[in-house]
Amino acid sequence: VVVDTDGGIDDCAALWYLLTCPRVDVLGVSVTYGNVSSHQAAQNVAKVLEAAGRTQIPVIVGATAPMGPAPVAPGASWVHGQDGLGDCHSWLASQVRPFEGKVGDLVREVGASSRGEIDLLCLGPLTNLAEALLGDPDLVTAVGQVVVMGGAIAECGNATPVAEANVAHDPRAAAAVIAAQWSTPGRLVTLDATHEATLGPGELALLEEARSPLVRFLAGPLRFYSERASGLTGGPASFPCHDLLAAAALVEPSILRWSDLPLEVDCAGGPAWAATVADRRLLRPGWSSRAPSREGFRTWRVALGADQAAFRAVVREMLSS
Ligand SMILES: [Ca+2]
Repeated sequence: VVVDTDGGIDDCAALWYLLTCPRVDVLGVSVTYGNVSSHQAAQNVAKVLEAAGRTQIPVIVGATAPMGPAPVAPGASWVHGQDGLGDCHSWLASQVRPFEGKVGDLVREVGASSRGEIDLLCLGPLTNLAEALLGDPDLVTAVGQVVVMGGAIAECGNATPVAEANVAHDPRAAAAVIAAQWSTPGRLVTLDATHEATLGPGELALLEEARSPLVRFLAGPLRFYSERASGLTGGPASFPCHDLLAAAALVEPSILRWSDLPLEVDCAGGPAWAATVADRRLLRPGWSSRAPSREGFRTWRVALGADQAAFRAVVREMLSS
């Protein structure tokens, strides 16, 4: 898998999960702006790779700003801290040297030296991938599964009343990625799913008891994140960990409840700007033969819910290993 990330706390938890998972080979990481600047995100990824002892994984710094207009400016220091890692780790990573690059080139390079298909997990604004598709439209056939954390379907947004942050930071990029003709339908892990599968005090306690240096590295940031994000969804002591669920969805898709739905991103600039509009009429029995979805909708496998117990079991198993 190649991971595209904006370097926040849940991004780093997702990286931890993938680096620890025996069924996954993290071949490269591309970073973007979003939760923090792309250069800060690269530093955060470098710290995770150092803590994991995986400093040979290439890290490229991609987009520093959105490709199109956006309803909200990047940044999320209230929940991720000024440095995107809860302001817990002041040291500088020294063994990983991120370099400027493009996610498309990274996929092509690691794809050439890898025997299997490359999956792509996108955990930030979709600028890197959209720009890669502009320069290399055939990328849609070079990638196996694309999994994107983003969007809100029936759930309200977290950046605007209707828009999820990754889409709201660059709606035009999200629209391009959604509209691309991926050889395998893309999977979208929405707030509808991430707000249903939260973590709680039990997982935090396991984090703080862990002996693994990487898990201990994450304990402080995740404690910071939980103090700010708890209670917004799913009960007073529980907090979503959006990107970690998206990473788990890549490995264990059965944790989430998926529906194949035509999808489009609103780029019109009105009150629904950056909303992910899905044709949920298709969920109603007998509807499919009536008014068709607008031309331009693309069918994605959309996560509309998740099994919280199964997600927590996966996280606990990883924490205990
Ligand atoms: Ca993220």
